[in-house]
Formats: sequence, C-alpha cells, structure tokens
Amino acid sequence: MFYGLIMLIWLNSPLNENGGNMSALPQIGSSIGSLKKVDKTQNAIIVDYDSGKSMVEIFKTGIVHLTIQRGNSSRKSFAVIEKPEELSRYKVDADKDRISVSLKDGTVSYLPGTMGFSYFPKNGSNSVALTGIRFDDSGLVATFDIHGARNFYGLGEKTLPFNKYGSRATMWNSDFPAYSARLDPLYESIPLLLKADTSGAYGLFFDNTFRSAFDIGASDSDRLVYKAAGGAFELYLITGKNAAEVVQRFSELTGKMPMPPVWAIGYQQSRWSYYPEQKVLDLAHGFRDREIPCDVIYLDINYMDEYKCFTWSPKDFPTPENMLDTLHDLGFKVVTIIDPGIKDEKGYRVYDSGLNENVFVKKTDGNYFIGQVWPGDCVFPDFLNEKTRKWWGEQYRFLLGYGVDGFWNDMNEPSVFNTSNKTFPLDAVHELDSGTAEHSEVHNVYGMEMARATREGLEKLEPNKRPLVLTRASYAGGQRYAAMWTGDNFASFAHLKLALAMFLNIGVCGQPFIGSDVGGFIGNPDAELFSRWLEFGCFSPFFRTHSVINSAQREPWAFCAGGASAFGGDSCSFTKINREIINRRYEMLPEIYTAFRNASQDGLPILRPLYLCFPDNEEAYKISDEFLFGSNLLVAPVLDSGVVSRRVYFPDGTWSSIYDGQRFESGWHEVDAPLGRTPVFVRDGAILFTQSVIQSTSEQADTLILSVFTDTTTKGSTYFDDGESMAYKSGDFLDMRVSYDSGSHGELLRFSSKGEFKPQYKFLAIDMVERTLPRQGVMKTNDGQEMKGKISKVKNGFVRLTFPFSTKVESISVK
Ligand code: MIG
Repeated sequence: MFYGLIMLIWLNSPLNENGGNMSALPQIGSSIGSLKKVDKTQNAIIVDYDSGKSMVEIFKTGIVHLTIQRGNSSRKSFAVIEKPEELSRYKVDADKDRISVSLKDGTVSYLPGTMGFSYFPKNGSNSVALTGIRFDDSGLVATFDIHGARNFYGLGEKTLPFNKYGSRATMWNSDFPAYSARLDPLYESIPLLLKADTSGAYGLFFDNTFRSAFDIGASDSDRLVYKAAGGAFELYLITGKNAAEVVQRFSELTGKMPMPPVWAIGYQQSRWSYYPEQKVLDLAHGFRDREIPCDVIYLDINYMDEYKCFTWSPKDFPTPENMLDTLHDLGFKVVTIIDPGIKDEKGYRVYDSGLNENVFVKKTDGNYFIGQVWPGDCVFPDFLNEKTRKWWGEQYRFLLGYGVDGFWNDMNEPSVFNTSNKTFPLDAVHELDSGTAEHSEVHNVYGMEMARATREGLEKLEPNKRPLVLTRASYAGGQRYAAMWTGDNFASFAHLKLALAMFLNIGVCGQPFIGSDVGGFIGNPDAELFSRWLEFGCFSPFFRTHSVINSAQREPWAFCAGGASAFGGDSCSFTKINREIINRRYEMLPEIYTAFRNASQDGLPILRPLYLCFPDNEEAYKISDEFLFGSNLLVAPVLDSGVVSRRVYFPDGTWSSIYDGQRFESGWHEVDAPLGRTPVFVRDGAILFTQSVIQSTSEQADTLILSVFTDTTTKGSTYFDDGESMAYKSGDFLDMRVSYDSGSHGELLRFSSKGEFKPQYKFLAIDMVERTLPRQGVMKTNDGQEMKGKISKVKNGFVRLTFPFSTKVESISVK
C-alpha cells in the first residue's frame, strides 16, 4: 500500500550525466527544513537544516557514508566497526552547493540544497542516484534512480528469487516455521543490496534497524524505493571494481567471521530432541559402530528442567557430567540450545539473579514484559546493554562446567507465542549502552546482540578456546559472533533449492558460516531427498542434520527398507551412500578448513555465487543452482527428485570431476549425478588438499593428499592449526605453499611454508596426472634427508607417490 503513496510523492528527474542538474528536484524543506550551513570537520562534512542534519563520511575501503536525519540525536551503529577516515586523505570538494568525493572507482556527490546523492563509477557502468527523500510520522521514504541496472543480490536470508530485481522485501526478524518461497520476512535482516553485472558493481547498505522495506524495480522499473519505519537514513555506498571487492569492503566495514573450532565444521547430528541420556549415548555409539563420521551432537530443549535455561532435567539427564565424559571419550562435542526466555519463577536462580541485576526488558509502565515461550511465562534479557550482556555471558559458566562445548541460540527474533505481533510490544523499553530505545527500533538487532553476549561471555570464561555460537536471528555484522542456520524449513526438494538460493545471497552479505537443517526441519524426507540434502550439506559451510519433534528418525542409517526404524540395520545401500557422503566431508577437510581461514581473513563467502569469481561472464549472474566452494571447487548439487544427471554450466576454464577425472570445457554439459555423488569439479590448475577419512576431528588423519590438477605449472596452498585454541593468532599455524612445475627435466614440487605448527600426518601423498612412463619420486627435506616415494596407481588417471610426512619437506622431484 505504501508504495502507492510513494508514487504521489515521487518526482521524475534523473540526474544528467554530470550528476549536476538537481534543480528539478523538490526541496525537502517540508520535512527537515531548509539548508542552514555546511561545515567540514576532520572526519565529516556536516550539513545543518532547520530541523535536521546530514553528514558525509569516508571509510578507507572506498565507502561513502551518508546520513540524513530529522533532529540532532544520533545512534551508534550495531553493524559498523570501521572508523571513518580523515577527509584530508581524499580529494573532497565541499561548498554549500555541492560536496564531491573522488574515489578510485568513481565519484560520489551530495547536493546539500536538494539532498541529491549520486555515484558515477569510473568504468562507465550504471550510476545510481538518490532522487528524493522524505520524513514523516510513519518514518522515511527514499527513492533511487538505478539507471538501467537489473541485477541486484544480497538482502540476506530471503526466499525471494536469486536476483532481487523486481522483488519487494521487508526487514523484520520473524519466526515462520515451514516458510515458503517468497514468504518474507524471515529470521534475519541484512539490509545490503549488491548491484553486480559485467559492467561493474556497488553496494548499498541501509544501516537502519527499524522495520524497513525495499522495492527493487517492482513498482517502477528504474527505481529502488527504500522505506524505514523510523530513525535516520543511513546509507553506506560501497564502491569497488567488481562484486568481490564490494563484498570484501563490506566485510571490512562490518567485521569478519572469527575462525571457528575445527569440530564445528565436521558433520553434526541434531533433532528435537535426543533424550534421555541413554538415547544420546546410543546415538553416539550408533555413529562409531557403523563408522559414519560425526563430530557434534546437539541437545534441543528437552535436556532442560521444564525448559528453564541453564538447568538439566533431573529426570532425563541425571548425570550430565558422566554423559559428557563418555561422549568426549568417543570423540564427540556437545552443543546445547539456549533460548532468550527466562522463566518467570521466584527461586529459579537465573531469574532471581537477573531480577537482582535488573537485566530484563520492561514495558512502558516500568513492569517487566512477560511473554510465553517454551517454559511458560518468561521475562527476557535486554541484550542491548553491556551490563545485561555480561550477566548473560556469565550464565554459561554453568553449562561449561559440565563440559558442554558449544551453544545454539534459538527464538531470538525474538519470537513470543502469546502476543499478537509474535514478538515484544513495539514500545517495550530497551536500555542501550547510551540512552533508551523502543523495541520497534532494536527488534532487528536483538538476536545478534544475544549471540554477541553469548560469544563475549564464552571468550571471557574460556579465553583460549574458540567458541561455537549458532544463531537463528541476526543482523548485518552478525558474522562476528555466530554461525547461522536458515530456521524451520521443510522436507521437500523445493526447500532444498531455497536453502541454496538463501546461502548465495547471505554469503555476499558478509556471513560465510551458514547452513540449513539437512533433510528439512518439518516433515520426513524419503531416502532420496535425505541423501541429496546430505550431498548439499557436505558442501555447506555449516553441516547439520536436524528435525522437528516427533519426526521419523533422521540418522544417516535410518533410511533402509522397512522405513525409518530407530537405529535400524546397516547393510542397506542408503546407509552406504550416506556414509560415503559424510566421509567426503572429512576427506575434504583440509580444503574446507583453508576456505574458512580465507573467509576469516578476506571476508569473501565460502559458498560463492559464480559471478563473484567470474565477474566478466554474463551467464554467471544467472546461475542460482551451482556454486563455487572456496577457490578450487565447482559444485552443482542435484536439487530435483528422480534424476541421475543434470545440466551444469562450467565457467571459464577446464574442470575435472572429483569422481572420475572427466574433463569439461566451459559451457553447458549434461553431467552424471547418481545418488550420493553430487557433481563436484576441480578447477584446472588447482592443487587440491585432501586427507584420509577420520571418524571425527578429534582423530588425526594418516595421510595428507595433494592432487595436482595440471601437467604444466601451478601453485597452491593450505592452512593448518591446532583447530581449537587461540594460539594461531600468535603464529602457531602452518601455511603450506606448494608450487608445481613440469618440464624436460621432469616434475618438481617446491614447498615453502610459513608458521611453526606441525600437523601430525604420517604420510604425504602426491597425486599427479598419469603419464606413459612409470615415475620415481625423491623428497628432500631442509635437514638434508632424501627419501624415495612409493608409487601406486589411483583411479581417474592419477598416479600416487607416497612419502613419510614431514613439515621439513623442501622439494619433491619426479622423473
Ligand atoms: O518453537 O527448540 O528453529 O531448530 O528444534 C520451536 C525447538 C523452537 C525452533 C528452532 C528449531 C528447534 C525448535 N525451536
């Protein structure tokens, strides 16, 4: 409806090519008065109006921040961690008529008189201009001319089409079990819109935490309309030479994912709920007995006493220490769920202490807001302030004391059962670190601030351990605190497709650590759907099977004939297929761990849309059913039932199947995809780092395998550290770099490593393209030793040379 209203307000005057002719635009004096003065401080240009102000700042990464607001008070961003630069470092012209900033990739102008704002990229790609803004009692409305741009991505967790052009989207964290395509909004809000096509890219980050809405060419084909229900217009224009650079810069602005513990990237098993204790132990033995690898078991709400946070059910978990000890001995980690609702019950220690410290959210009348969630009537911590976050962080001492390894924050949209809006009253009062805010202003950051409080608490309680926090709700910047999963999906192929579509767009919004409930949360997948989803999960950053209460058993061995009988037989082919898929995750671990390391440093997603890596390829912008995993792998998951092959688009270069070495040139090809073998290809020229199978990351694999996917020359690298402590931050890691060269002298691999960490592999295997002559390999170490390699044949046209593993390896020559 409000879009109709906008049409009345909007004027039709695109900027001319010089970005100068704003005269046809209306004055917005009606909403914040007329221009008074323009001031330049060290870090900002500040423009005063009768009843508002605007401000221009520059961030070093090529980002221009424009604020336009009513009134004078300002709010500190929850998302942005970067500081604005001194203006003197840039070419800035500022006077009353025009402020312009020249950046490497283009020019940004702001006209104080009309509030026109525009970006002209240097490479001649589409410009973008704010052509009107208006504030009134229902918030703000801003309209942009998008000048012919038709590819927009990002906006976080949305089941809208891959390309957001032509869509409307809302930002309001919402709990919608069994959501469907185009149902919006969902659990998370990341208001970053990424324009990207072969001509260039830019990002528009709207850092306003009120309910907001986007209309991306849906009502008017060349306009983007943005509306927020309150607050200031806070736009970060992110420049860059292509989408990857824009995404990297956004991650500089909002922060990077910290390195997770390695067990958090293994396979994880969950359901609502595994209980009592004995069932949990049986589950653990179920994996080990069948030799199906698994790292983590999740305990959903039934481990608690009457769903009360930071308690154990005395009936179902009478000896949690013993259970945790046994699970740890079996090589499992344990993650427990923690919701925000604290049972309103005198005598319950968490409630009493929270009351004492005054940490719960209040209504306007000063009484606590009480809402129903799992424990019944609950109060809710006000994670928006430091005192509450500290208090909350401290609560985890209880579960850590029993040996719990990681934490899963659910229901933090926040979701409430018995209020009409399914959340807190919009005028509930939050105490911020400075000042107070109504719930309507901070609703979208409540979940992220809960995850933050959890992480900060864990870091304080166990400073040398990397925490795993998993969250359902989040906001821009949430990657700093927690991994996230896409909530209560459904067991269908349609939902499997939605998961990928969401991942591709969440990834470019700065959050690399994402996953979906494998198999679909609600409903029961048949064996085929489960295996297909497991195949996709194997190449999802976060890899966890989870299902709703009363669902059929969902262990990898539960899909044999006779249905999903609990902990059923083992000889069936589905179990074999599922074991092979999970084995692959563990074989790929060096490659996956390296992808995490890279993401934690460069901010690029782990699961990447094709256009991010092939910005000049027109087709790459349309492909929403394939992705790149890290920098070497192309994955084309099977997303339809009843098929054993699919069409795959291969971007520039040559690609080899990881299963049979079959090579594909760029373009479209029909590719075999029998159940269990999601099509995965290695980029020509890559050196792939894999390892022999282990049952969990608590085991050391025997063999590190380097596969050289070329017969000319190339380079590759992989990353190792202890996988759990913070020691890597002070240099205890190993960055293993390898170059490969082949010529008349034979073949030569040279190793040059950075860092002191010593992986404990026993063997180093080198897989190389097979040639007619049998070859001999000699390894030299930097302490003068020489060792001969053992030759064996591996499949797919590869020959393998095996050596004892040594971090002292300098070179391997093959003749
Ligand atoms: O109201 O804890 O998305 O993963 O199993 C449902 C029970 C609450 C929602 C989560 C889901 C979890 C479930 N929770």
